[in-house]
Amino acid sequence: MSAKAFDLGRESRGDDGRFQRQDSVFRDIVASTTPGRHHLYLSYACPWAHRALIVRHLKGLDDVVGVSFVNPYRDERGWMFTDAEHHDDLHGWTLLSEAYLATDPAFAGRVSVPVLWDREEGRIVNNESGDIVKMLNRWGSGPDLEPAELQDEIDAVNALVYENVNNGVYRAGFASSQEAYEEAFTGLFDALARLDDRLGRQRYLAGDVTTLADWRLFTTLVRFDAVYHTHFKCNGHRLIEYPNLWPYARELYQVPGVAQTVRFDEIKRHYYTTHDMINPTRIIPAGPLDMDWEEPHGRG
Ligand SMILES: N[C@@H](CCC(=O)N[C@@H](CS)C(=O)NCC(=O)O)C(=O)O
Repeated sequence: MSAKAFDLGRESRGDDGRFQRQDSVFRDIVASTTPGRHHLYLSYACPWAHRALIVRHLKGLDDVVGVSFVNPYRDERGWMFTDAEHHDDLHGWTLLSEAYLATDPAFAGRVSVPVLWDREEGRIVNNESGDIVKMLNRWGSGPDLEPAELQDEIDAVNALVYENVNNGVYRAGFASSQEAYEEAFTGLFDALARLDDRLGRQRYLAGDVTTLADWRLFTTLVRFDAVYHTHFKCNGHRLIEYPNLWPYARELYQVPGVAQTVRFDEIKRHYYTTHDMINPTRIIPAGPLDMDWEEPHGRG
């Protein structure tokens, strides 16, 4: 493996030190699927990919939509298939970039997960997690995670959560100026305070039932104390200090099948070894030792 770890490229950062996320480029929406037609390329480490893995399970699609995982370590070659656990059974690819180049031979952007692949057409359908979870919700069975009557509420909370929390931790962690970091830090902890307050008044983000909004927040919360608090300097508070957010996060973690999607080993390995500029020693912190995700949540 290359000695030079891949870090964020120049295109990801503006002159003002602010992190700029690249827009996803493949955005087709498919109304339905047939068993075996669509396949997901994911990383257990990535919060955006994690959303798709959770929704796939909750909607009963584990036997309908296949999945392959990339290795949590990423260098300048991008995401890789390296061993039996991180393997592409469909094509035997060694690099995820092969999926991008098979779809668009001129593709020159960032090779990101999640990827939704169409096996019949041999191309990427979509590489935007927000679109992918909506499709999985429509394709699968069980409770609708985006009921029409809650759509406005879901959209409003998603906007707050995306900007300040999901992407906010990255804006703090990848800031290269003090001002950009502090702006992200303030936005993040203001939003977490508002969300904690909301969850003291209602069970879930959009009301009485879990929706996509909850799962979109969950994948950031589950990484918070293990990674973002330390690695991304989001050290205003720990998740475990919040009276509502912490039990709420445990409640979601304890939904059957969700714990199996959370791989703290891969999460920590990815962040602490891949971002050379932030953690050049690549030492993976041993903690936290004080979090019990199985502790009864007491909500309800
Ligand atoms: N907008 C995308 C973002 C996905 C994303 O940023 N994924 C990260 C991993 S957490 C990635 O693959 N980054 C690769 C790179 O930037 O080179 C989504 O939500 O699907």
